[in-house]
Amino acid sequence: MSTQARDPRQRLLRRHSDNPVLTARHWPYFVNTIFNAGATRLPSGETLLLCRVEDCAGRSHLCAARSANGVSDWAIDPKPAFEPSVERYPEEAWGVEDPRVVWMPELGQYAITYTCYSPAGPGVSLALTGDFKTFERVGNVMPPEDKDATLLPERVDGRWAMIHRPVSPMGGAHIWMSFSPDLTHWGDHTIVLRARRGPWWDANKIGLSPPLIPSHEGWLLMYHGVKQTPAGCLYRIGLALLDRDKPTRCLLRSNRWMFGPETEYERTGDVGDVVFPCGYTLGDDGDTLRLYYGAADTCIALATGSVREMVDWLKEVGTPSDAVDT
Ligand code: BMA
Repeated sequence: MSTQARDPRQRLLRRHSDNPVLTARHWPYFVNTIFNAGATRLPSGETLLLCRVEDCAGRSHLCAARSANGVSDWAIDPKPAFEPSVERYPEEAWGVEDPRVVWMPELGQYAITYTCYSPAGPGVSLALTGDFKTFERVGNVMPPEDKDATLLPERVDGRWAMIHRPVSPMGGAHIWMSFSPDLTHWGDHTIVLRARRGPWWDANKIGLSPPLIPSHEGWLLMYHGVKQTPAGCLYRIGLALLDRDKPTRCLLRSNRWMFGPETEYERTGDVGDVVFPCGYTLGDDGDTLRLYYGAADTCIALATGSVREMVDWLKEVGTPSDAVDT
């Protein structure tokens, strides 16, 4: 059980009473599950979720759902918005998964980083869109095994920056940042956050959750830790703070997780004990965070929090990242 359940002071994220807000039952066509959605607020004020949809053959595509209040009355596209395009992009042969959506002011487009899955393994692909109807594929930007990627919305010292999670053949899956002059060629690969080892909740395998969250103190990085237990994996969420100007520098990291599977819809489903946020929206106050997360690889749920409260919590319980004994 999550320690969060025992300590109400740690309830940084509050589940919406209407959870889960989207399920396969809402879908206008026949699907197995919907989960792990990228999110953004459109200029109209509507919330758009770019949902991962698993069809009844097991392969995933992406489909857009829009809502005026971000909670209910979703208008769901009658057909997939973004499907594997296997002839030109064979790295998508087994599906496209787990999109992260970021508005890129300089490009005037949204960047979508997603997992391209094929017999070669999962990699990272990038596409751009202005309307979530037509998409321009940049293609496979990180080869397998790699996933959990996002672009930063602005250049860092003149170059685009991407967070991603390659898997090391030496063991351990850590969070990295890479840089590019043109969104296609990536280099200067740098480790940002290491998975811990042993009994930690974030041992061996971590990955970015939603895109980075802007705060006055730096970029908030919400990440999932995967604890392997004899009963299966437990996916929980922790926090780190990256330097605003030099985002490869991690200033603080929480030792405890701040959100984990507790409710029935998080603990039971196609893959139980999974909370997997891929998107958030921010209110006009720049503080009210709405986090959309996949629950048990079966549905989409919503939790609300405050960016300031999360930064304050991190200042209270966090430690400088390289001081942590891994
Ligand atoms: C991860 C990703 C996610 C999934 C999670 C739990 O590796 O594949 O899409 O939600 O596992 O199954």
